[in-house]
Amino acid sequence: MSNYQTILVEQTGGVLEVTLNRPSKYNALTTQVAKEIITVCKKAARDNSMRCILLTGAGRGFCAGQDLSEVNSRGDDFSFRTHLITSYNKMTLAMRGLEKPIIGAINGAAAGAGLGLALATDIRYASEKAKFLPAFIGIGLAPDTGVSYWLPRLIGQARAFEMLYTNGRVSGTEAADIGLVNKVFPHETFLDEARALANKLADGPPMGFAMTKRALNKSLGVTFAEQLDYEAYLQDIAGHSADYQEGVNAFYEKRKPQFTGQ
Ligand code: T3D
Repeated sequence: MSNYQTILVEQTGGVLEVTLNRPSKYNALTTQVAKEIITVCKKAARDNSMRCILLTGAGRGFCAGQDLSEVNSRGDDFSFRTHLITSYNKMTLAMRGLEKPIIGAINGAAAGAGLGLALATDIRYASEKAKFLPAFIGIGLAPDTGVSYWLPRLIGQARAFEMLYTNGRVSGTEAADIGLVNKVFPHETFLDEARALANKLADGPPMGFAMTKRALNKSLGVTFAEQLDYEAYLQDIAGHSADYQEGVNAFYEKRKPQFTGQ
């Protein structure tokens, strides 16, 4: 499909499956990985045939965060800030900005910036073999890649503090219990479950999904009254789509709607 070095990308029907593909390093992040995920998001935004994205990892890890083997070759003037702003921040912003559903199929360890990557997906299905750990404090760092944003919102301040301070490992099962992931499945079936969900969403109304993602993104930083106003604005966009008319027609004709993205 494209010249990717660190990820595998395959489209089946309306589902674009993206696999982080550096298994010997637990799919650790580099600027190249971030660049390729950003490219995928840009392509998916332009291509109407791509209706849902599924992100997973090859091998035993999902993503172990920053590739630590790169760290010692950095010069004294290395700017962590610039590195983050130009790579991992852009990557997660591209994912949240892509107005199509992104499902994370979390196969193994999601650590550090890899946890941030997992949390930037819209819906997460985890394998029982998945584990979630901040990792930052383990090497004397503070959270980045959105981890300090998502953790308190998903699991609450107290659990977020505990997880970050103690570098606590959360299993796939516990992650589902505390709301870090949506569901957990046996390792043998979790990917099939995620694919089934992706296929289902790929048949859904693209405009409806786009406006839903816009609404949920916006809701994280506004008042209730502002959100009500924004919902009404977005409904004006979704409500004028052909898919809305098709949805209503299908309801009265008692059939499954055929959404086209128009
Ligand atoms: O510096 C900056 O740019 C700032 C930005 C920071 C953002 C961050 O992400 S900071 C956090 C960085 N990540 C970590 O500190 C996690 C380090 N890894 C681990 O703690 C463990 O590997 C895991 C908990 C993820 C998995 O544990 P386990 O026991 O299942 O596997 P393992 O044996 O430790 O690792 C398997 C292989 O993956 C191993 O390679 P080997 O020995 O088989 O050749 C290991 O070295 C490699 N690996 C794991 N994590 C990384 C990695 N290689 C490079 N970078 C990694 N982050």
